[in-house]
Amino acid sequence: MLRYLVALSLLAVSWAQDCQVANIPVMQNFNKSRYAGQWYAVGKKDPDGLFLLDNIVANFNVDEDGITTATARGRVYIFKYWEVCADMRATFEDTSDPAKFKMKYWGVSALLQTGYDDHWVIDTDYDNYAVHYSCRKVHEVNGTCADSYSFIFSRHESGLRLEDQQIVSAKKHDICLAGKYRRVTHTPGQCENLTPIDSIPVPGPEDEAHQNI
Ligand code: RTL
Repeated sequence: MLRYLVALSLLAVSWAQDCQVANIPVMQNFNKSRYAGQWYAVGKKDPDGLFLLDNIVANFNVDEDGITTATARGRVYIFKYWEVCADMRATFEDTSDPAKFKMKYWGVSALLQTGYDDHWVIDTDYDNYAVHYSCRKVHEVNGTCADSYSFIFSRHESGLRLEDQQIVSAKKHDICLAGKYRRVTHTPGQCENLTPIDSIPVPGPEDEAHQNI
């Protein structure tokens, strides 16, 4: 009996999580050039507020000076009603940790969200899967994340390979987001066939919906 109890507590210790943002383990020796190219979001954990819905594809580029930029596209709602295909752009600032970046992002249309977020690569094998994490707000009291988002990326539109699913599940647990993800679907042509963003009537300042872009 005692043996089982010891084994159980050892298991509990090994499975214990440290959810403080400062202690979240990121990819070791991250190589941004190998990360470049196209990634399909196949899973996502949303932040508070408006976010990309589905058909999310990101493209990372690293130029000859080592500067990283990215484009992203995905379906979103704007003004709570209009479903559009959002074309986003981003520039990345390196930090002292090669897997942790600051990402400045904006929409090709001025109606889309802008922001300055953390962009951390938790794990990747560069050729098949990647786990991304961003914490927008840290709880002052205990250092855990109060508002995070995360993408599971795949190089393959069809999703993660069976052999990568277990690795990714373990990483979701490490970043304290296990059970919080939704699947991201990809329907060819769906995003592009939506109302063009430039043809959306922009509400005036008196319109309440305008506050919720
Ligand atoms: C990810 C990496 C590639 C470049 C960019 C990214 C994030 C995009 C976000 C877009 C949100 C858009 C919204 C628009 C509605 O106005 C992380 C995919 C830019 C967060 C909510």
